[in-house]
Amino acid sequence: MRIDVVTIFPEYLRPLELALVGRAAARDLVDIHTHDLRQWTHDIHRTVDDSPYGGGPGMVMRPEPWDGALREVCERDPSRRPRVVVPTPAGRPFTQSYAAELAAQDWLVFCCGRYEGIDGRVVDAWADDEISIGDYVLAGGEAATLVIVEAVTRLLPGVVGNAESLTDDSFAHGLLEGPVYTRPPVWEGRAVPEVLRSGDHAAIARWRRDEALLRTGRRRPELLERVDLSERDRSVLAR
Ligand code: 6GU
Repeated sequence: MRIDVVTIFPEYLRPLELALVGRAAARDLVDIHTHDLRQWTHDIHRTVDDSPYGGGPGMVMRPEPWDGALREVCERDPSRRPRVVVPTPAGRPFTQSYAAELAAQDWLVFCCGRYEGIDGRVVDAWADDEISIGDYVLAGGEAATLVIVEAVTRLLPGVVGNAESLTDDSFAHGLLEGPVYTRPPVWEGRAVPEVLRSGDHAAIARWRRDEALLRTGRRRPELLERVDLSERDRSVLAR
């Protein structure tokens, strides 16, 4: 997969060089390019913003630098068309299934807005997706782009070594994952649940499902509406 990111803060995307995404890039499993939006300004001040039509606080990103950037970035390979993503708190909610949908694309372009956002005409003309990572307001799209790129990259073939790590994830079954434990067997007077040390794999799988169900019921009950619950699952939740 190729990923381009257009931003006025290219350094903000440096974490993509680290850890899981950085290793995936070093192994050519993902090819990430960041671009400074100011490359596509033509005035001495390299202006990217202006005041909003209709008045109000803050500034809006002007369409011309964005159009210049997107023409150059998106038209570099005329044989394919990228999926153009604009992170915005006004977007479609980002979820694990949305991450999987993006992971199936072979080219993504992220447009990081700052200030009050990007001129609506350039969004209309270019964006395939406007995505929100949650119901709170960030200062710009860069942090959201880091979140989306990490969630997508870990789903690409070969990135996560043990494919079981993906199928066991929170959300893989539509449930929150329960607690996990490692050595020592007793720490500060707290013991690891006995069943996990029993070697009984069926009992362990059942215990994990029960913990996931109970945690989801307590913390995110609305998630249970989308899960196919067995009779046994329902009896666990009724406890
Ligand atoms: Cl995608 N962008 C910004 N600026 N704020 C957000 C967001 C995105 N998602 C939630 N808040």
